[in-house]
Amino acid sequence: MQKEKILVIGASGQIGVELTLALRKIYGNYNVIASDLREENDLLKGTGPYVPLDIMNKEMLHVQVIRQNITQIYLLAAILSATGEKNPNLAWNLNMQGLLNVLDIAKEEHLHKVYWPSSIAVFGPTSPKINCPQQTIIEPTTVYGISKYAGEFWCNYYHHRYGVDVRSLRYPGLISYKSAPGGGTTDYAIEIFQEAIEEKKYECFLAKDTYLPMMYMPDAIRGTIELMESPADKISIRTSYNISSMSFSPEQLASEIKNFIPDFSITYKPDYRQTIATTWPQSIDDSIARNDWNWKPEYDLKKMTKDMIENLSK
Ligand code: VAH
Repeated sequence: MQKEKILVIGASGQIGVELTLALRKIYGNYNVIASDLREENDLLKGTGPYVPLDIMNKEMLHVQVIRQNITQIYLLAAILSATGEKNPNLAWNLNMQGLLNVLDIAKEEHLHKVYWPSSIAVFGPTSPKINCPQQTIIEPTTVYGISKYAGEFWCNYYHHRYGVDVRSLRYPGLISYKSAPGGGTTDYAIEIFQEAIEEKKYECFLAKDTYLPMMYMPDAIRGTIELMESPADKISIRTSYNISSMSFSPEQLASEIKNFIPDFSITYKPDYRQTIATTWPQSIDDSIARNDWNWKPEYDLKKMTKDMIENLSK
């Protein structure tokens, strides 16, 4: 059985840092090659190999895959919703061509597996707001959502046409403290903790009653690895799985933070990101992920808030 060698693309990003560290614990530090356009994130330094890589340079990527005997690729490099609306063409080109480069190389080099994240941002204003199903009306209105939904169909195509074992999750807004967020609409739920601890106040760029599907990073990382380690015959969705843990509004999050920081205060000044947030569902039905590969979240709002504040206060 050939040894697994994993290439993580976008390893210095919010998800990439934690996914790289988690994969290194499982597969061994030197069997997980971290790569990014940016320089190596400090948390990765000394934990394993790092190579600079531009996902848009398909030839360079192909050389790295062959030279490093890569058997799996985790493609996390993407331009997220808020940044994407400022640079639509760049967001489309990077998110789409980056994925097609990886899928093509996976086909040509017979990679064992590929992971590529989608997002609840694929859903648009015409999708059901509550318990949004896996299959429903899906009409994304952001470039990020359009690129992620189109990408889901490319993953499905490369799986059924060429046998590429590519798997995907529609992540909710992800919350973490280890690395900076990457230009998303849900980033308020990360910034608020830092500001609550340092300034005891936060001006939120979303309205107080903007409910959104959210997830704590440890759940997202565990869910990703559980999906990737499931037997292929358990995977019934080859576009991208709905996955969920909780939904909350800025007002609810602020109230939970006040349980730990009583003199914390929040104000609201919605900006263009409010327009994006209102096109997304408020909650997600992830019953297919629960049935296919036993997905089950472990963090709720209270447990996440406690963990975030304890770790950021260290
Ligand atoms: C964003 N954090 O805000 C990402 C995520 C559901 C939101 O895709 O763009």
